[in-house]
Amino acid sequence: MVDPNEWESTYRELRARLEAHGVDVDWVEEKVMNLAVETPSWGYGDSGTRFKVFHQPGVPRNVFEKFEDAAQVHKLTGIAPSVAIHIPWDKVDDFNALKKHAADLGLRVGAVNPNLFQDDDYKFGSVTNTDARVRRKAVEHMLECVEIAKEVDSKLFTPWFADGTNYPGQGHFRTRLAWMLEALTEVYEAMPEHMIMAIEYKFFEPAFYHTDVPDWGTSYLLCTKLGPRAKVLVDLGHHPLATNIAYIVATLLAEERLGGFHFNSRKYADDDLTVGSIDPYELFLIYNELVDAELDPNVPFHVAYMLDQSHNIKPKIEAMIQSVLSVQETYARALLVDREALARAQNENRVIDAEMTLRRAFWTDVQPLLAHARAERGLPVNPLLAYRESGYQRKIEKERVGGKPAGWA
Ligand code: RM4
Ligand code: MN
Ligand code: MN
Repeated sequence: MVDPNEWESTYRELRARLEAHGVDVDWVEEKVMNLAVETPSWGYGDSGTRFKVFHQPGVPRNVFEKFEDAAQVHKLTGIAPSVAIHIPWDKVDDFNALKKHAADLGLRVGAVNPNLFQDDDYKFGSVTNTDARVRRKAVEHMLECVEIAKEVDSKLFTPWFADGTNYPGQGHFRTRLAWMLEALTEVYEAMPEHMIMAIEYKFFEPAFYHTDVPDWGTSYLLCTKLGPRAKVLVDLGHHPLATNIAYIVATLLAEERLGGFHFNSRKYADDDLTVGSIDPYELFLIYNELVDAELDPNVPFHVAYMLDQSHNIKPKIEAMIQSVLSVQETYARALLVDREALARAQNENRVIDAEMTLRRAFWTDVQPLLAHARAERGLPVNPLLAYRESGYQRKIEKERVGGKPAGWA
């Protein structure tokens, strides 16, 4: 176990250094511990690629067990209080029982995700299918998800569409766009007043020629036609390489249309790797925009932070803890940015100074600060280590035999 005194001495040095630069350390600690990162139910089940889905011992066999695993992540990090569900993967007869189960574990049900891509009927699209019967089926499924969201007290409906075409000429773009809007309008109108629809975009895959909601612009366009409770959902793996996601985030914040994130990381395409693993600086620059808006009294700020990852070769629960902490660490660094110095440098066109202001925060090791903030709140200084020492993994590996492991298939 890490010696807590070791953390404390580095913490004292860090605190003194930050305070000398005018940082309110208590405020930063408060902020990072008030962060909420939603974990995805599907991140606890077996996953893989189209080549192979690997089985891991102890993975949940149903949504109730997924929530039990998620409760471990929340118990040890203190900042993962909700779990996104995917329908029908997580479909149960009694959603009230699921809501209660979540509450008993200290959790709540988060975003409700429809599944419009794993049915033979959707081979040529769901809401953009030329067959009116299939379009109806897709809308009915989304309406069902809205009902489920109401039942579990979720305020967020997050559709993602695999709809698209594989070959030029295969589909009529404008007709499909009209069908998309028609379907979403019906669902939007069925949502209760407090519910938000966050529309996720993705530029390719599974469709390889065109996708019906390929980018933030299309998602934004749909939102403006739907109404103020329609927002854009940014999944970090859903852009062409080299896209400046931080700029997209800033634009959506300015327009009050940023609904939330699906955090993950990628090297090539929609790789669903651990958030911050490939380009931590990119993640930091995104968080820099978020914090900038969060601290701006003129910007209403309601952004849902969610993970969307599949840990194909990492142990599931450990990977989830690592991911939640990665988001928290990045947030902490973004909170350290000297915003007044940055604004001055920007206004005076001192390019190097502006950039250095960001880099100073980015290169600060915030680990001791996070460790201290956790310890002060009765949480383990090192959640990953605490998980390994808890015996929970051994327990589920022994207990969860028989039944069908949850996962892709
Ligand atoms: C998609 C997208 C969705 C997720 C599915 C499983 O690429 O990221 O958010 O629900 O994968
Ligand atoms: Mn996603
Ligand atoms: Mn994805």
